[in-house]
Amino acid sequence: MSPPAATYDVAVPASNGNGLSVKKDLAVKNVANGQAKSLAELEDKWESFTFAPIRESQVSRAMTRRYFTDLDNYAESDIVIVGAGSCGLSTAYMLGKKRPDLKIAIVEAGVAPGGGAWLGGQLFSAMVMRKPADAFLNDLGVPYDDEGDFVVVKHAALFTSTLLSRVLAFPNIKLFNATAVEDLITRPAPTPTDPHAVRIAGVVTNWTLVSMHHDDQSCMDPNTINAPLVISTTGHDGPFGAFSVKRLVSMQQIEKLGGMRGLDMRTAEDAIVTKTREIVKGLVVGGMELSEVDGANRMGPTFGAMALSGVKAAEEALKVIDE
Ligand code: 48N
Repeated sequence: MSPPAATYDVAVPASNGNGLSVKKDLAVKNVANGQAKSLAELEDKWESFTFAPIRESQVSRAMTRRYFTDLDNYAESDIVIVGAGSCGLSTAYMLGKKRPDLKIAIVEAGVAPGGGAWLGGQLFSAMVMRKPADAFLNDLGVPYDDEGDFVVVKHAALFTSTLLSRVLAFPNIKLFNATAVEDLITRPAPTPTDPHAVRIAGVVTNWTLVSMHHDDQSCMDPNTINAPLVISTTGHDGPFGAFSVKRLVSMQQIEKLGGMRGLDMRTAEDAIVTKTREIVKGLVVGGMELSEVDGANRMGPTFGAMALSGVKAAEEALKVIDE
């Protein structure tokens, strides 16, 4: 039983003869007890400032209670989005807006979500998006410079942080960051042409730091999230990238990867958006992960395809989720 929160009865500084008003006196007393409803109330009262009381266990319980309630709640999700890069977050934003009834878990290997969308290209900060991706920015409320056939957001972090804040504000979406998808949950779904076909039915997860040390630590079993639909947007092949499509190959659900091709901005973006789709039953793939399946070109430092692939991935998901 945690002790009652103490309130500190600090002596209010003696008036310095200028006749501290009772109001100011009360305000100082409030601030001295960690009570202030506006920043203005804190101004010029630092000599008596203190935070409201706390015990360490209260902080620990505030965090763990919520996290493990979420873990329990989202153990059965309607949709899991793997990868919180610009495509995954755009997908989540569209689903969060359209379907507040769906329980959506986002699993992101990095501590910091956002993937490659915190900078433009080569660590430059501005982010370029070709039209009509400005429609997505308008919907989000992100300002940009209009350059004719394309627009420029003054800092990529303005786009990503705005998108992230909108996604995290949806009550039906939970972000599990620093958590890697280590495998896919499958169920037999034989077809006339493939008796070994499966449908995807969720994801297998582990703390990313654990995933990185399976080779040098004893067995550290994973956790799971059941979901009838997974949307994988894990980016092009890299240390963690292209996860789900590489797993589909190793599970012999697709024959081989097409492999991302060289940079060709004009073909790459159209291909990624128009071909965002359900690759196998229960798995929609979007963003640069898709380039690894279809052998699409890469587009380099232009991000409109990531946003609109997310818009399409959400549409593709809603076509199948109610089946
Ligand atoms: O930003 P990415 O890598 O992927 P996308 O598709 O959202 O955006 C791609 C975009 O940033 C580009 O690559 C740009 C347009 N450049 C193109 C080019 O030509 O170079 O985000 C993927 C996210 C990352 O945050 C990863 O940490 C995460 O997915 N991730 C995973 N999360 C959980 N489990 C995994 N197994 C996993 N693998 C990757």
